[in-house]
Amino acid sequence: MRRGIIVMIILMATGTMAAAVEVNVTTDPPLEAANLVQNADMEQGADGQPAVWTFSTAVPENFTLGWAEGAGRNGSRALHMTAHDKVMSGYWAQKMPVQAGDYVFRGYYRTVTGRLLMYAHGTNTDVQPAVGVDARAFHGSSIASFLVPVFVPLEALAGPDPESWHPFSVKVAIPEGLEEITLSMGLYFTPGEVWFDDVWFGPATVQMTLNVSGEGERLESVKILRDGSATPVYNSANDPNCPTGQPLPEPFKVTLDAVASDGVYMIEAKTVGGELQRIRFPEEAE
Ligand SMILES: [Ca+2]
Repeated sequence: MRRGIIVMIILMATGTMAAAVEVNVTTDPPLEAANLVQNADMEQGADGQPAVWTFSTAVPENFTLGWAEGAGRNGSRALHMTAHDKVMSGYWAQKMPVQAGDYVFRGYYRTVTGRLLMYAHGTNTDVQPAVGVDARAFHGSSIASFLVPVFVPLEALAGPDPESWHPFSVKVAIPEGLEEITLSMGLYFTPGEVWFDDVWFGPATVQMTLNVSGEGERLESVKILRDGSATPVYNSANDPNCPTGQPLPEPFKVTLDAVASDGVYMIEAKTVGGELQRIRFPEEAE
């Protein structure tokens, strides 16, 4: 089965019968196939160097770089960098061709300290007027531990947990005439240490299709919720194809033309008998 498809079955003993709810989510294009980043999981490389990714800075001696085995998400490899002083910024980067449209640049980092900058940038001065994009996300601590002023509360001194991976996401609107951009991830004029893994750059929206089967149990409702939003992306209660007060048509299928490709979704399916099935999309990395 290709990735991007989740099939989850919960078996429930109800007397002698086993009921099940099956939820299947796909996107078009599949999220993995839509990713324009090469070596996005940082696993490819040789001789201690990651493939495709390069490091750029005006002061190389300020940085120690790594392609760290066992330091990535799920114990995989990750890009690593340490900035020894605040004299200069430095970034792991790669270029890629783009077309006009709305994109998302997202990925994961973990950090000890430092101010992180993840950005998508490019300009084309061969066209008149020149076009360009510079879409940025700053994360992390802007205070180096040895510079912390006395009025900062103690709990703020702890800093980020270096074992925890945190997501970042940047919306990138590519204008007409811009044919190439650079994705950069690094430390912005602060001493610090950071690891990057599982980067994604692709269309800002994808088509999502949901198939739900009660496997013999009638379905009462299906909802798609987006993390951080109180309003469901989809609710069968508001779907004119789902008459009020009746079980949902089976097999149940719904297609949404444009859902955010950087969203984390919870699909909830409830049977007439009251069984609630929830799955997350995309699947959470262990
Ligand atoms: Ca990895």
